[in-house]
Amino acid sequence: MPVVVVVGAGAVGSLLGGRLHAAGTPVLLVGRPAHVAVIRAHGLRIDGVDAQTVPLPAETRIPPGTDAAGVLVTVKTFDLSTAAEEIARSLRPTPVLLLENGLGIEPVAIERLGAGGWADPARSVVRAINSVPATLVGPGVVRAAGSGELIVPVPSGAAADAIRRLTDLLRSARLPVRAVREFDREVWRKALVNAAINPVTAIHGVANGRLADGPLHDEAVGLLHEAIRAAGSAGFDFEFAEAEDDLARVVRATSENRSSMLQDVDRGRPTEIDAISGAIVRVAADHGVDVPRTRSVIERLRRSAATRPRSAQSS
Ligand code: KPL
Repeated sequence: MPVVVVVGAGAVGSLLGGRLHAAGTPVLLVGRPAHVAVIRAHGLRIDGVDAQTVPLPAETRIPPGTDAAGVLVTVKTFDLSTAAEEIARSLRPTPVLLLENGLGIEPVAIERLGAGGWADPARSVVRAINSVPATLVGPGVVRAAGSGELIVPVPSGAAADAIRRLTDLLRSARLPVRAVREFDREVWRKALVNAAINPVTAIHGVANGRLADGPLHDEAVGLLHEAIRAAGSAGFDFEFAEAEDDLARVVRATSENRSSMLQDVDRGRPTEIDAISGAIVRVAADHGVDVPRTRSVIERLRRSAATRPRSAQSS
């Protein structure tokens, strides 16, 4: 029976893959050796909301010849090229859902899948925006840390069929999926939130909820202002009140969660700062807009990531 392959099964990939498998859609998780070893021995443990243990197959590489019903790509942005090359090598063309944060993701996957031999990869590649919060507690254990949703484009264009198939898959596991028409605007909306939350939580080593008020809230709002200006320069206009509401809502809904960037810093791994804040700086610069707080937060994150001790949550 065809399986849904989750490539880059860390926090988000394991949680979504585990939920899909538990709901009856066969899933194969592809992740790091320590995580895979524990899942093989004890199953995937999901703590927090709707806690459950899910026995499911896990591998460190995609077994060549795998019969895939679809792929969820949850690697970090800087690993996307390598992941797409492995997918092209190992699987026949199938719908591929990209769940990365940041801007400019799809062209990278389309280019690498095409270079790897997939004909017409633009028909397969679909971007989704994830706000389902998940924390990797340690190998084999993920915590569902609040509520969120997956936003996908309304089916249209070359990938219409892939969008339909992936949306059906996710909905069959009762995952919260919302299809929107102005998808590119939603990508920017999520980028604004990530540009405000992720670096501040990662630099200060705090869960998202600590940005609800006080100086860390002000720091996040300063970054939000600049991200709104960058978005506007690229033709995506956001009222400040609208973006501030989004920020407040996500901080509330994910207050217990450690942002993905903080989890990377905790584990001494590279962060997605370039795909999030770096992309904001580049878009702004292309349109003659200066974003000094964003430039400076990138430097501060790099310095603090280099000097912070790894947290006890590291795996
Ligand atoms: O997308 C996220 C992330 O951590 O990358 C949020 C929504 C901020 C949840 O933590």
